[in-house]
Amino acid sequence: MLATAMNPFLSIRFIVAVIGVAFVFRPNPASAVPPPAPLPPVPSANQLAWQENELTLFTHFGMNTFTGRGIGLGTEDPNLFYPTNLDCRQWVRVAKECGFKGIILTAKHHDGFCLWPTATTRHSVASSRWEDGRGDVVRDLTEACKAGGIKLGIYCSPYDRSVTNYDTDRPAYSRYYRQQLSELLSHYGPVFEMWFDGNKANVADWGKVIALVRKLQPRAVVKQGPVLHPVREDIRWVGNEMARAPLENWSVYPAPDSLAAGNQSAKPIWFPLECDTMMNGHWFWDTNPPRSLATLLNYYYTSVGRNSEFLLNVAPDPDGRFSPACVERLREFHRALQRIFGNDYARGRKTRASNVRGNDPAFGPENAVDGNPKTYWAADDGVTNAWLEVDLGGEKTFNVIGTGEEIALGQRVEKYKVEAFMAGHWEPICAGTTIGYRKLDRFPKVIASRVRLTILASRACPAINLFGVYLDTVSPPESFETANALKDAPRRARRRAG
Ligand code: FUL
Repeated sequence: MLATAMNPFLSIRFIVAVIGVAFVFRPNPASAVPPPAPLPPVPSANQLAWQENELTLFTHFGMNTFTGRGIGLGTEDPNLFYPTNLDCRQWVRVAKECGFKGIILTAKHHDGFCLWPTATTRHSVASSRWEDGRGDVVRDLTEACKAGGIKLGIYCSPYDRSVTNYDTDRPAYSRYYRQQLSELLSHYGPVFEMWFDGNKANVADWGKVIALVRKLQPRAVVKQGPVLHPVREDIRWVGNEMARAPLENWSVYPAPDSLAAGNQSAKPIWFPLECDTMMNGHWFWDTNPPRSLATLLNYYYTSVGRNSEFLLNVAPDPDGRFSPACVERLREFHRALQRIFGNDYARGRKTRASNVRGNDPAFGPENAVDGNPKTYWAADDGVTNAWLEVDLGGEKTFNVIGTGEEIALGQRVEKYKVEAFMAGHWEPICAGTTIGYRKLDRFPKVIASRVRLTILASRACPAINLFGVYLDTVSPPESFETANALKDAPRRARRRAG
């Protein structure tokens, strides 16, 4: 947010964030002590709502669906685009049934073919025989989302192989691109996420591109495309296409430890990670079978379970529908998540803690096991080492621990460990550095009647809204082995965002 002082637009965002924070922290009249002060940077209201989505579907659909290419040429005959049974309502129904909160559509991919009847080019659905040139996929999906109660996101590729001036007249291309964005962001409905891609992005006037999104869709979060500084976007790409966030994952950017290491160049911003991957191994439709349930669950653990959002691509087939095999896999995935996380052995159980803020029950440890993400256990100011214990009410078998921070107060925890009381001793079962919105730790099954979370280091007093204890009998046993459960993200992210 270095540009805040110069850019009135970012100042408005700052004010909105402050209002959002004030709303979240309205004092609890029953509480005798004030809540912990937010530790900057904190998420904006849009970023907070986005993080709570947890699961979003990605749909790559377009010319490539019919040609089998991953990246189209830009010279394809528009008539090739001919879905025989386009059914955006089916996409939405499946998304909703399976717990996904939004769908992001490739309104334009790198081939430049537009799925809406744009005034900017003839390379669009309007030139195709599909619905006699009167079709509009963006409109159909917008209406389906509205009817189905799912949020709509838009991907409009900055890279465009259909225009001849793409590299030769960058300012002209930038105007063309902004015109396309104006159409997409003003002719349809609310957009919750504007998804930019970094691949060969033409970055002329990128500041104007972002400003346009802010103006037309102030409630949208913007996913980073080309990596430019200062950062103006809200969401960061994970750096791989395997839905694997790093084990240590700060939504604070640059990460606090990198600041300590001398990277003082930028004021930290809230910049959470999004993890994208595909159901079938390609972004557009292909005949590969969907990924296994075990793989999808592993993606969930390494994305949502590592303080990120999971963006799963399900590509419609040339008919314009999700295939039965994909639908079935999504349903299995949903059922598995319900089975694993629908039963929390800690929920509503007796708790105690080494420190409770002001000894006030409004910040008591029971708030971490009440199933309500709005309440949290907090310690006194200055207390950055504290424990919380749960009595499970008898011996329980479990292999997953879930923790969560009240991220509206900023991301605080730097180091923690979890122990279980077994055979008269506290035994370590898992440990980590960051927690953030959600952390899921897997380990081989243990049987215990009490579990203890110890915060070992924190940037400020901890504020924990979740301490959950689960048994996953769906994932294969090997995914609980340390080498797999703690597999980190590749160290070097690709330079472009994608
Ligand atoms: C990448 C693109 O090049 C791929 O085609 C795909 O759209 C993916 C989500 O982002 O950068």
